[in-house]
Amino acid sequence: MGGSVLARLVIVSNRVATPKERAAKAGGLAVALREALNKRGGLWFGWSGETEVDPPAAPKLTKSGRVSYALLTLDPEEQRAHYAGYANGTLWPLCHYRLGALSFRRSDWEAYRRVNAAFAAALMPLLKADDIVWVHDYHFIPLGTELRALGFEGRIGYFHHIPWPTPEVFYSLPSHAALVRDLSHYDLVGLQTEHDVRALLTYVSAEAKGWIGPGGVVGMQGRRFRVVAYPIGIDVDTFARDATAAELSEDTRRLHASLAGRTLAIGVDRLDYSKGLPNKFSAFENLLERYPEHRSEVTMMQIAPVSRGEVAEYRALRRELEESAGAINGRYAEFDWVPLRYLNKPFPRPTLAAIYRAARLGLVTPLRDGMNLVAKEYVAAQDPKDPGVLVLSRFAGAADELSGALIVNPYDVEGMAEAFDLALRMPREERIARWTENMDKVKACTIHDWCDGFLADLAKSELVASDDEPRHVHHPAARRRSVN
Ligand code: GDG
Repeated sequence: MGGSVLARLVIVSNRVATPKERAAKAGGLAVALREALNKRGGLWFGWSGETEVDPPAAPKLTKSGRVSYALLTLDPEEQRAHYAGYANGTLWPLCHYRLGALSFRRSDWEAYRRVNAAFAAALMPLLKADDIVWVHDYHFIPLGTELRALGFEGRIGYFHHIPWPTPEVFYSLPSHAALVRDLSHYDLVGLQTEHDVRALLTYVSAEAKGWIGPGGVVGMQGRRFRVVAYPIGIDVDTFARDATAAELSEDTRRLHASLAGRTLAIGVDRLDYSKGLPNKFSAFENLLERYPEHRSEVTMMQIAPVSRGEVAEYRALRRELEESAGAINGRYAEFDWVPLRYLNKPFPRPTLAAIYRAARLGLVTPLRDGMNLVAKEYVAAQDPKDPGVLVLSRFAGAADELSGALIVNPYDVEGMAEAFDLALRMPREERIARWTENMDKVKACTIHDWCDGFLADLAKSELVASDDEPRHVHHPAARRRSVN
């Protein structure tokens, strides 16, 4: 496009997918963001993945094609308190409705703010007045506030990849008011689902005494911003192509040889307590117990790459799952069949695509999930003439769209086992009908639509932030008393 008028894009995320990361390893999100940066020319800014006592205040700069990278190194104790402490010890459990796992320390909260201030100070000298800044995820909620304090007046958007909790849950966070005030410094706040938008807007009107206008416009404490749902998607075409190509791959040959004609059920989740893995294992055990006809006939494979091993809850979960997998296999394995294959390492994306396609069941049963891309990848990878069945938790954001899935409550282990049984017996015609319904939804909102949709709305947002109340505003009738 000659003489492009697109403003430069600046993406901020905790981890940055630098060009060194091979395409097969980079996730769909990383690929889409890189594409958006390439299109407009841009800067990707984030943590270097390294720590150092007395780190330099300025980021390390590199460039590849039209994209520059700026990576900041952090002090080890600051990084721990920011990442393992407040981001993953407080915000992650809070947003996943796991109040029992929530720990809050003022020192972590203060470090979280200091690290955000340090990131803003390092980014500010690199910004031009008409840049569009897109901040990703809960590690950086205060970044907009800090950039505004340093005088940046351009457009800043924020996308929250994980669920936004309902007010009663959100009130458990001692710093709830400050976090929502932080959101109000963005021009556009993107959430995964309408449910998340309602949760945040209810809080804004009830607790922050804001007003809500048409199109998700919010006025609050002297500022105006928009809150809109942008359900994230996947790169459908690439995934479907990889999965089709995989039919003839060596991976697929080895997989089928190892299954010896048995049916495969697949789960792919980071080893995270939000993903409901213990309940999924119990449901599979319950299936084998109550439906003996599936014994020796079905093999479940759970790929669960280790994640956040530095946080205590994650180490405890790993031990629990090892014990559970051992118990299931000890009880049901035969000399020629192991019911549960439990793998803690990651696989290249084409291998994942091959495994999804070979699996008659896709088991996606998180206790709570912002969207869950695995559900969409599983759908995209199926053979249209003989597709598998997606079993999906009602608490995944994807359940709003994928109405062709068998929707389950992951707390109901017996109910899940019944759904697994139903899926295993489902006739081809019904599988095709359900898959077609799901595939239409997956195609209707790809990762590219998501990226373009958010950026187009951010570019359109008004630059004058004032909370003058427009006509036709919505004031929910029930206002609650202020709670701290
Ligand atoms: C957060 C939110 C939201 C997994 N194992 C391997 C592998 N993966 C890839 C999957 C998928 C991605 O990782 C996981 O995405 P999810 O969406 O399932 O979950 P989170 O990591 O928790 O992501 C979530 C998402 O952000 C996007 O907004 O949907 O709700 O929690 O793409 O395929 N990739 C490879 N090897 C593996 O072993 N290559």
